[in-house]
Amino acid sequence: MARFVTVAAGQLGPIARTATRTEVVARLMALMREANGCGCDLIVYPELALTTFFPRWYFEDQAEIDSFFEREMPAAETQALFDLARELGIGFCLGYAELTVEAGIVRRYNTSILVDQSGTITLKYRKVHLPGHAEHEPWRKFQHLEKRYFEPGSGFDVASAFGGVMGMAICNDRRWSETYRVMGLQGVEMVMIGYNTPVHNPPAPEHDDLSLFHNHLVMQAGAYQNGTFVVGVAKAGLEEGVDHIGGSCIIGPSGEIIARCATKGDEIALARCDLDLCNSYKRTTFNFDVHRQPQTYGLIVERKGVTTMADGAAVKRE
Ligand code: CDT
Repeated sequence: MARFVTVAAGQLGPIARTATRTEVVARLMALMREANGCGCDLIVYPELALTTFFPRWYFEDQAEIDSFFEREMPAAETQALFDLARELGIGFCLGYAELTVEAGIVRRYNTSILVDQSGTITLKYRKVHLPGHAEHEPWRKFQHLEKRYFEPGSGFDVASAFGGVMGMAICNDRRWSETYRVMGLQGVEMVMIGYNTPVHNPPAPEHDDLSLFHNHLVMQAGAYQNGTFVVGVAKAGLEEGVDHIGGSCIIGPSGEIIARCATKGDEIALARCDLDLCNSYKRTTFNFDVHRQPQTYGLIVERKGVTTMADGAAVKRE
C-alpha cells in the first residue's frame, strides 16, 4: 500500500510589527482552508509565524521582547487554528517564539510544533543553530539577534505521524548537513522547515545575490543525501523595511523541487508525496548500514571549529 501525504507549503508574506495575533491567525486559517480544499493532509507554516521577525531589532525592555513570545500553545488567540485543524481533519506545522519556565528558570526558544489531524501536538522542536549575534551591532542596517533572544534547543527528534516518519528543523538549521543526517539516521521521510531569511546578510553582502540559490541548494542536498522529502516554507517579502527571500518549495527524495510558490505573499504550493519514494534512496546509494563509515567521522562531534596544522602545531582558525 503506497503511503501518500498531500502537503502544502503555507508561505506567508510580511507581518507588520503592529499586526495582532488574531489578524495573523486569520491569515493562517485562510491558508489552511485553501490547503484543505485542495485535499491536503498537512500544511507547513514558516518560522516565527505569529509575529514580525523581531530579532531584527535591539530591545532593552524585556517586557517588549516577551511580547513576541507565546507562554501557552494553544493560547486564546491560537486556539482557533487548532479548532479549525480538528474540524477539517488537517495537520499543521507552526513556528513560534516559546517562553517556558523550567525549574523556576525562564527559557526562551525558537520553536516549531507538529499538530496532527485531531489537533494534538505530536512533536515539538526547538531551533538548534541560532544565527546572528548576541550584542547590539549598530553598524548593521538591521540586527539579527537570535543569539540574544533565544537559547539553543537540544535535538532533532522525529515522530511517527501522517503514515510516515516526520521531522522538523528551523531556518538556519537547513544550512547544516548534520541537521538532516541526525534525522536521516532515524529514518526520516519528511522534514518540515520554516524560515525567515533576509536577502541581505550584513557581514557578507557578497552572498546577497545567491541567497535564493543557497536556500534551495542546502534543502535539495539534505533531501537527496538522506532520501527524504523536505518542505521549506518562507515568511517572504518586504517586512518592516527588510526584504526576505521567498522560494518556498517541496523537494522530493531525488533532490528535485516538485512544487514551489511563485510569489512573496500568502500562498500555498502543494504536492502529493509518496513516502515510499524514499525507499529507493534509503536502500541503495544512501543505505547507511551498508555504506557509512562512522569510525572515520569522529571529528564531527569531537571538534566544534576548524583547527589547522601550521608548522606541525595545531592552530585554531578564527
Ligand atoms: N532566521 C534565520 O535563521 N535566518 C538565517 C539568516 C542568516 S544571516 C544571519 C538563515 O540562515 O536564513
